[in-house]
Amino acid sequence: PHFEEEREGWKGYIEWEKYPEKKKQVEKILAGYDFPDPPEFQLVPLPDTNPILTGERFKQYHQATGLGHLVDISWEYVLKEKSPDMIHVLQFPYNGEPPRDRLVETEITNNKDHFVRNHGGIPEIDPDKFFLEITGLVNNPKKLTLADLQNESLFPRQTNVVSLQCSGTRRIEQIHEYPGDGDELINAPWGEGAIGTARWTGVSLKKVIKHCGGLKDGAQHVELLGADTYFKKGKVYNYSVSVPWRKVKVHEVLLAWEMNGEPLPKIHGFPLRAVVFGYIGARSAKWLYEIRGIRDPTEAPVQRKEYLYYTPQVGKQNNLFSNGFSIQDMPVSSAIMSPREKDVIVHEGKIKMRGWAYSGGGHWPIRVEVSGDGGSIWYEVPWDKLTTKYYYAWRLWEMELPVDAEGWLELCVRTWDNALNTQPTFVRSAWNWDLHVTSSCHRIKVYSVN
Ligand code: MTE
Ligand code: MO
Repeated sequence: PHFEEEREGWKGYIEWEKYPEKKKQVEKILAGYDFPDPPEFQLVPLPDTNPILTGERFKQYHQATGLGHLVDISWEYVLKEKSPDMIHVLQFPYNGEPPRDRLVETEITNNKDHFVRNHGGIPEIDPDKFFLEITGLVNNPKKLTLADLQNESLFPRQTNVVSLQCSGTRRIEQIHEYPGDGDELINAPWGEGAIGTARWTGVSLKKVIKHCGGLKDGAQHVELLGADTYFKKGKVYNYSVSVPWRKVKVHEVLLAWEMNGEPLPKIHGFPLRAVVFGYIGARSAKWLYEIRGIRDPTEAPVQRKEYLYYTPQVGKQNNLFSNGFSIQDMPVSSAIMSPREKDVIVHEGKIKMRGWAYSGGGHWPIRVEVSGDGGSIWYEVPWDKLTTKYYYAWRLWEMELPVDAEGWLELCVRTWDNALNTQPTFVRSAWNWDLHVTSSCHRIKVYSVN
């Protein structure tokens, strides 16, 4: 069921005629390689501007997914819709995060600075021809246009401040420990910026399903399908994930068309996306075009094979999908965004620190602590130095850390949420084969001069 569909007015693929330069570039790349027949993977050159990717291992991240998706139109939208200094984590599929300090300047992230995580290309969808199809185990399947969804006499509007966090956030720390799964397309080497917060406007998915007569008996999950496609092992899939009805029922799944009062940028899912509060970003399907009532979680690879969390004992020899837990709620975590690793800081007894703290599953940070000595002595960040408490969003924090030392310091942060959860002490304690959910205390080394 996940094969790609062509619809009038939709372009999942690049129109090569429009991009003669890219076509040439791709042809040149293809000419240089000796592919098995039919070609499954090609290499894409790295952009030279990439500040964090170096070396052979990271070149492998660019094993792209097939002709037509090899170099797509993403770059155009990166230039149009994102800040010029985004850190490009993967060129294709496009993945990028904003510079660290700017991300914690505002409680609500500017659209231009919101991280981007894609598995394939960016589909171009004509909003006038767009409709959302509600099918599967629902009593009255329906097709709804954007105008239907935006008709307030049919559906009340809902706006929520919600953080989206990719479960790959801070993966680079796990890679440095041990690289684990070699699935480069999935495992982008994120830093601390694969998280962002927006005011999303749309309708609650529950209202839409009720409008379709509700789910049929036995349906316990809802599948969300994106119009983008990606190749895997010779097959073409739609981006597809599912969420349990239990989550939909409490109005924690929003079908959003606005991000901070503006229409969704194309790169973030125009014209319609799901926003699933407190879950990993992966469930918030972009370019949403179909929703299905289903009995069990979807068999689609994003749901069943990716975004699995393995215990640290699972490695190359014994990793089976059935051994992994499907990641849903994000655990409590935090990061120091300023200063940065290896900064030299001249201080007069205090070092100014800033960062974010977040907890998924409807929990929120209640206490943030920082340490200047690798975690022996902790100082609490004062209440008034934490930003607004939202149920589904991060809190930014800042702190003047008392310091009298001179020399190398290990600064770290840990957060407690309202369910009294806190973070594992070291990266090693929570290392896992697929390198997801790096939620250990975030540590950086700086040199202090007083
Ligand atoms: N939806 C579609 N259709 N295709 C995708 O590749 N990536 C998911 C999710 N929704 C994805 C998607 C992942 S893994 C994340 S973390 C979030 O989108 C990122 O949302 P953003 O790019 O708007 O920040
Ligand atoms: Mo993600």
